[in-house]
Amino acid sequence: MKKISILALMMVFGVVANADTLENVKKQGFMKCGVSTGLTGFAEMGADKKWTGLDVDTCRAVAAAVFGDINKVKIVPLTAKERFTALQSGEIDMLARNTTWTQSRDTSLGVNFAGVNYYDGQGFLVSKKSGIKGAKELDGASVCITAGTTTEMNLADYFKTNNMKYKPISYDTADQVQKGFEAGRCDLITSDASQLYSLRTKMKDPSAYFVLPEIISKEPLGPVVRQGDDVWFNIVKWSLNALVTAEEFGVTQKNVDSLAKSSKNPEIRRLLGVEGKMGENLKLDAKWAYNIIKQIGNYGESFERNVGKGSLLKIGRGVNALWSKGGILYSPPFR
Ligand SMILES: N[C@@H](CCC(=O)N[C@@H](CS)C(=O)NCC(=O)O)C(=O)O
Repeated sequence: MKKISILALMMVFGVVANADTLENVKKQGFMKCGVSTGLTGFAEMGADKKWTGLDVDTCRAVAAAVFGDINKVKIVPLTAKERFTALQSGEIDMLARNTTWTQSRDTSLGVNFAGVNYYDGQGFLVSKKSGIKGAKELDGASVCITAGTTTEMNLADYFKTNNMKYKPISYDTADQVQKGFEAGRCDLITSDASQLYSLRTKMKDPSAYFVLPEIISKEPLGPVVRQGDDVWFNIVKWSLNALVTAEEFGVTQKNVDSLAKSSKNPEIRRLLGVEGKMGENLKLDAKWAYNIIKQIGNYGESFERNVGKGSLLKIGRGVNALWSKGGILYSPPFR
């Protein structure tokens, strides 16, 4: 017999607010955004109880677009296993949790990916003292991974393709993976490369570990919304595009006010709501994108602050540079 999921029934009876997320969020007075349980650079709660990170900025950008205030967001930490159910059930309004856009997720979970906020790929972290120099030397290794991730599946594919064996040691959170590895429960960690850099910063002696040169997958990480609410889908999609377009046009947190006043560039004027109906079309205030840039900065500023030069991670822009600067970051035009 075909199983009818409780979720599908909830959706049929309208328990899950599929449409009208914008209206519901406005009534609520804040937006609920799912992030990781803690991953330096992407989503992490500081000693001051404030969340920061590239994913958190993606959440805050949407709050700025909707409310003109980046603080009107409730950050909800979620494990990999919990994240899609939390979105489907309405526990959160959007997900920005280092989540890979894949064909099966996009087509079978009732969700839509609203873009990519970080292009990643899966790598391996080993200790220097292990003597391992490349991924082809990993036959028979025990591997620490997070359950409910693409990581698990890519690992299986890679070892199968290369006719190698491994023993998976599975955990629910990044913190557990790191502690398990440091306690010697596994020979290596595999995860999205950015997350490996992030985990390494937490280790007692980060310089004792390194990431192998092989990257075994594509992990386009991006924000996710429920299907069936195109108004909300557009808001999340274009909030991300506004961050990228601002970088492309040199609009920064510092110069946004003067450009709003004096720029003659029509695309900048449309972006900042000085002319055109971009806000109205999104059912938002004309200053929606201005508010994002004023309070967060552009994509490049957020990148450098959270994972780049201004952060502990010091990740280079690589493919996450703008298309016009040798990367693949590309926003459709503000026209
Ligand atoms: N991008 C992959 C992996 C995501 C993932 O959850 N990776 C772990 C690797 S450590 C993580 O980020 N954990 C953060 C946490 O536990 O909150 C996916 O979408 O499945």
